[in-house]
Amino acid sequence: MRPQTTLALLLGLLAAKIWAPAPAAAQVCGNGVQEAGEQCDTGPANGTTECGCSLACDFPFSGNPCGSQSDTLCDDPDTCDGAGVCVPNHAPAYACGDEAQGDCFATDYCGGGVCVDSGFEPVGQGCGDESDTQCDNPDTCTAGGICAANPDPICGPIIPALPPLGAVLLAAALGGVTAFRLRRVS
Ligand SMILES: [Ca+2]
Ligand SMILES: [Ca+2]
Ligand SMILES: [Ca+2]
Ligand SMILES: [Ca+2]
Repeated sequence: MRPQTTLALLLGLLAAKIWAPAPAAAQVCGNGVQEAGEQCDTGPANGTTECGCSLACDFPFSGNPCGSQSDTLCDDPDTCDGAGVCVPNHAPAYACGDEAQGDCFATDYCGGGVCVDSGFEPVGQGCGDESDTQCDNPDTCTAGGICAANPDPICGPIIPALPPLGAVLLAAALGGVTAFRLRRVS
């Protein structure tokens, strides 16, 4: 082989060595870089939370239990969302309180996972019996959630009607009564 040929061959090998692409770095779960095939990679934080990135660089399944497992009318057990978040699963605004105790108890609703007390209906608001007669006014709420009956104070006890005077005399005569006194009831 001629010296020029040998030199060209060596230069060619050197150039190939210099410009050849570097071998791809191995993908590593835990290096803090999300790479192909990884749902996530938070480095040292992998596997340290219930719903966050796992040691396998993926997220726990949606529905996996996490956080508070309290199960009440206003709050269901917490679950992972499959994307790294623990969801509190608070209930919608259900009616949840003591409103069944009476018309004057304002309806309580779930909010933020608890039952929020709405207190009482305003004083004077209608409740109970709405009938309005000579001796009874419509019921209304008073302080403390009490439904007041509101009877009319100027309406006295009801006096039964007297029988006609003629009927009294006839009854007395038929009964053989010879003397009687009539008393008028005032
Ligand atoms: Ca990685
Ligand atoms: Ca919850
Ligand atoms: Ca209440
Ligand atoms: Ca009444």
